Amino acid sequence: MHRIKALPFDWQFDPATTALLVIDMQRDFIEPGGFGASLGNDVSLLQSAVPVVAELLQIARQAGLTVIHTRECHRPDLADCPSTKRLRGDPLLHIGDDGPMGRILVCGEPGADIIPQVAPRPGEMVIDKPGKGAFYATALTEMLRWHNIRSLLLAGVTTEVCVQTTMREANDRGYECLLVEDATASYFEEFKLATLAMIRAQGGIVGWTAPLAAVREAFGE
Ligand code: TIU
Repeated sequence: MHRIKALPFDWQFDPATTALLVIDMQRDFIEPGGFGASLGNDVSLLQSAVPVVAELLQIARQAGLTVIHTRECHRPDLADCPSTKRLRGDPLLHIGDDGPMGRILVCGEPGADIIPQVAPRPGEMVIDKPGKGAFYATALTEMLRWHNIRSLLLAGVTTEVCVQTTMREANDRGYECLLVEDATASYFEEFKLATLAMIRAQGGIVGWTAPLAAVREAFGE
């Protein structure tokens, strides 16, 4: 077993049964002109996580961990997009509208691509998901089972939306989850901090958190 110095206490894991799950590192959230910007957010606030996720991927690949990437996006006919989601808020562009990176939050469009700095490598799994959580309406449960995964290292954007939703879904399904603190970012710093605090409260009610430095140390890098 490996051990990461984490909060609320050390996290033990077996690399053979651990996956790195990188959530939604897409142009639509991180670059101007996408879904995140259309909702009125300052997308530059997510930049801090990019080099950290890149290093985390390097560590995971070196250690031979299973690597899974997710993308939030919808079918071109929007049949998997509830009208409640499409109409929510007062966005400049709605899901499915034409934007500078193609149709907003539609699978296969340039905006739905994962940014090149953290792009998937051949052999890594990529899951397109219509919801905020990565278990909803996807094959993630089966993929984790087929690869004998018991523990998840989580990273990606945004902390309190798709990352937290996925981590709660995973925790309820019996996975041991650790969120890498600096490998995640939010448009709202206070929401990120609150999310980290609520995950590890009450003895790790949702899981663990640790910085990249602690992950690096656990893998002897
Ligand atoms: N708006 C926001 O903060 N996030 C999302 O809509 N999706 C993800 O977090 N991926």
